[in-house]
Amino acid sequence: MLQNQTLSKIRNGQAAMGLWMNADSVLMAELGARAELGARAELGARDGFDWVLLDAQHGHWDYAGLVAATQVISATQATPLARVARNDPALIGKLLDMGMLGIVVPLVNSPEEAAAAVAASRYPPQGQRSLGGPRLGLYGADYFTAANSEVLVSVMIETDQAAHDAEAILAVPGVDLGFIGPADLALAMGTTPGTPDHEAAVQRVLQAGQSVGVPVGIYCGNAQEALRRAKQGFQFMPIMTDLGAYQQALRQAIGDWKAGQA
Ligand code: 3PY
Ligand code: MG
Repeated sequence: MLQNQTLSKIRNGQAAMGLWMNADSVLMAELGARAELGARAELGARDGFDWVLLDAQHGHWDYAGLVAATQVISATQATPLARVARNDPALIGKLLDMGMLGIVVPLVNSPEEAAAAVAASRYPPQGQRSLGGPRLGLYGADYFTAANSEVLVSVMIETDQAAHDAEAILAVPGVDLGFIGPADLALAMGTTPGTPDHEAAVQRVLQAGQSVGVPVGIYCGNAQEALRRAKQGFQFMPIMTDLGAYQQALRQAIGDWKAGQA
């Protein structure tokens, strides 16, 4: 039976945390999706990331890598998600047909654009998603009947226009999650993340979601930042990015080496 655990969590008012992946590496995706399992996999431990997201907008995934990474993630407890390159039904359909159980759509600036993202992600009569995808049956015979309620649709709020109109955008039927892109939001506002104006816009989007009953998440680079946002009421945050963690570990190792030689 198809059940999207990330969606269940945020619908129940909890925060879902995940791993954001930019490198075109199936091996890293597998290690990420099974991070907490390791040698305990045979015991059925289920306490790793809630979701693993493959970034097909700014990440470096090619098509074959996306398919293979979806295969390894969907064999674990983590929900496979993708950010699509743009709000385009063909691109969204291709990612969902691979077996992604959720789609994050960048730069959604109006209720009409949100409705288009929903239509691309839902089968008729709620939308216009075309039926197909040989992998989908692996989720169970009920995939095609359950997908409209179990596939997560997230619209990114990442311009000042979208932050201003966030209530109307998030109220569009079928939108499961608003997701703030702090970097693009800052660019659009002519500021930098963390300034009072920027933070006010971030909080305005959170309140807009709360007023229409739609969870809101925000891009974060680490667990500390994500925890701070969770305490404010945000419900969907990365707690690590693959390449961010790698770069941090590289700098740490070089620093440790140099400190030891001093
Ligand atoms: C942004 O901050 O603009 C994002 O899209 C995060 O990836
Ligand atoms: Mg962005």
